[in-house]
Amino acid sequence: MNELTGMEVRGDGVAIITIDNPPVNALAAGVREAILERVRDAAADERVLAIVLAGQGSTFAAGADIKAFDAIGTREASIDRSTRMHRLLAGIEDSGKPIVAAIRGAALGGGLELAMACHCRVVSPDAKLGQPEVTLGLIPGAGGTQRLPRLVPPDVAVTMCVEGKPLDARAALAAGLVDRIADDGLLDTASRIARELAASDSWRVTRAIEIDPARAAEGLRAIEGRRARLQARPGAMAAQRALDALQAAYTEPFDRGAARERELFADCVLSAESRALRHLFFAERAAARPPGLPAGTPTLDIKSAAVVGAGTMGIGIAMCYASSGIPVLLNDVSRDALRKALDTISANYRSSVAKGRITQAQADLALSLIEITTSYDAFHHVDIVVEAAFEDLDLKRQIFAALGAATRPECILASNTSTLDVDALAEASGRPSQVVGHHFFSPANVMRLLEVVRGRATSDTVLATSLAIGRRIGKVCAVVGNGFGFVANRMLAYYMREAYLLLEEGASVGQIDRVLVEFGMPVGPFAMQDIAGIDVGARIRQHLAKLGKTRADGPQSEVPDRLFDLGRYGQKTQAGWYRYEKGSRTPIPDPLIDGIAAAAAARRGITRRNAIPDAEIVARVTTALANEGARVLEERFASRAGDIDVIYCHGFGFPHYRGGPMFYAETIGLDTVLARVREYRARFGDYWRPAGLLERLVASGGSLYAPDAVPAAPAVS
Ligand code: T1G
Repeated sequence: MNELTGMEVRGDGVAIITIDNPPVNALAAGVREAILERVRDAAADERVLAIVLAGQGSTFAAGADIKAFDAIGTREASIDRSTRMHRLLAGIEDSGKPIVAAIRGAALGGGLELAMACHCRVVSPDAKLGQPEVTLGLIPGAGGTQRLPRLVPPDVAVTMCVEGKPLDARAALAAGLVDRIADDGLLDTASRIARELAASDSWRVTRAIEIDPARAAEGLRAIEGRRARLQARPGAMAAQRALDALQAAYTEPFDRGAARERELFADCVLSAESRALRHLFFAERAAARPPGLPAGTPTLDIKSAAVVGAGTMGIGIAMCYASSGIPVLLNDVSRDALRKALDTISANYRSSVAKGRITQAQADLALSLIEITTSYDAFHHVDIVVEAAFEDLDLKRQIFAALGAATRPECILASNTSTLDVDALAEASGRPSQVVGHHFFSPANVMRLLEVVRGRATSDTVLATSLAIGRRIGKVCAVVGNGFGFVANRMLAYYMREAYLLLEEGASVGQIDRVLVEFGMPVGPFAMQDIAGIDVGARIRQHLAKLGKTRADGPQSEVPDRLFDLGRYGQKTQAGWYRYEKGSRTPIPDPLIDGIAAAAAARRGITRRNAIPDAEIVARVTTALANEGARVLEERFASRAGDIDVIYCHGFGFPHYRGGPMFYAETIGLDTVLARVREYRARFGDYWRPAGLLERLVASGGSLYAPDAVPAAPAVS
């Protein structure tokens, strides 16, 4: 048991206890007990005056072992587990000798709760201290909701538990969460303070700190204020429970508050929301390790970049690189476009500074790293080029041919194409092994997803480097195969098909958008298209029509193309699916759309219904996503269902607390999904053919997430 911790008793009478459970010192079963055993050993050791608790490596402790939560099946089991955790922390508090937490790197969740049970906290400048449990659909379950309000002001406690964002060292010191920042010699500083506490024979026991009435009243006001803001937010169960637990801290003695916390934690850990969010936590990390890419594949060192195309996407991509400290050349044939791009970028940084997201110094540095150019002359210096030009295959081919000549052989040539054939671009470049798809999502400097498209010839090094640079510029990456629309847009076409057809059948733009926002989407499909531009989709349909193809199987609604013909491209033309007042982004319903939809339905011989139930709208679009997602897996354009979940949650804002479209399908039951596909096939037509994978899994009672659910070989076109 005790190889999970270490202990060294120094000559100055300080025992250094080290948590040693790589990679992040998760407080898994055995680790917690090992720590308490060491503390008891040190407390009983006459040589020991005081104790320092630290983490091995660059992390103090990343909290409880998240993997272990799936094994908790009952409230009783959850409460029993929390009670043992509470006893452990009380054992540390009551050790009889002062314990100083020496925090390097992350002290998160149970890791921070452990530190708060220590009698003093010393941190290194890179420390990050937080209660991120809410991002996992949980609340702090080891006394964090009771100890934190005893150390920091109410607004800090509420924000930390409801938003889950960590504090850095300076903010933690300012809030009173930590006692000292050790610019160097963390362990020495902690040992010195520990000895001083021992000498003073007085140290604070956090749980014994009384919350004075004024702070308690302030706390209750902060909770009410936050509760009101949470009302409208779907998927906020854990945040509400966190507020309930904090409320107990401001109204009950410690032990009663702790008991309340255990009850509330049990609500969360067994909830569908938490299961979904825990799934997504691990799916994001797994997505960074695509099957078929050997672990430890060498990566190229990206010290400089270039972006071709100064449009909306090019601007966002250039900001991603510059904001991560990488010098970037922004190229466009039009000097006017480049000037406008720089203005937009400056404005974006100004608004980020105004919102307090970055400092003025960070904005100035990023801006200084962006250089505009109308030529490829300096491209032989860069390590990666991301092409973000107009979505036209011939134009992109020309660009890749020129890039193949203008850049060094080892330079990575990436395309931000959202639908086109990456292999065709690779061929045009003359260096196919260096070509890869880097599909960003709009706005590229905000949306976290990077869909990495592996071409037939893309080398392992280019793929591994794409994942590394994606992570460095703050993206969550998922690797997909090179097929039309890759994974994200391919499945989106089926989501939109159902939205259009529901419109023709009698639902309104407003109803469909409202229902899907209530389901948890950040915006409905029609408002989303008005933001992205109806013309973008229309041009892709026109390109496909030339190839005799459509974006999705089944009937093609003419309504979006009618809007395109009318020049209604969305917000940029103040009219699309909605109307917009000049300078406003507030969507105004437009009865004209219902007229166009009714006419289209009549032409397709569709009988419109007076009312379409909200539940049918959700069922139709989510079933279309899941069925096409299963097809994407069986055709191996995605390697795992979890990759699709990551793509939809970080690319389109699919509600994280539902885990993604495939996890949602598994949650409601694959048999239910298959039954719906068959019902729709009978009602609407053969285009609702069930995916073979779906039928096989239902027949075998299998899971999309079983290791053998999808044949292993990765997708290369
Ligand atoms: N449990 C289990 N595995 C974990 C883990 C954890 N808490 N944290 C990380 N891992 C795994 C991760 O899956 C990956 O594995 C490897 O460690 C490296 O992680 C009682 C209820 C600490 C900031 O929410 O935020 O405490 O993919 O790639 O980018 O109240 O990990 O290599 O196989 O993310 O350097 C609360 C979660 C738990 C923190 C490091 N704690 N972790 O980031 O590495 S609930 C958290 C992180 C709790 C208590 C409650 C980050 C990190 P693999 P990584 P990183």
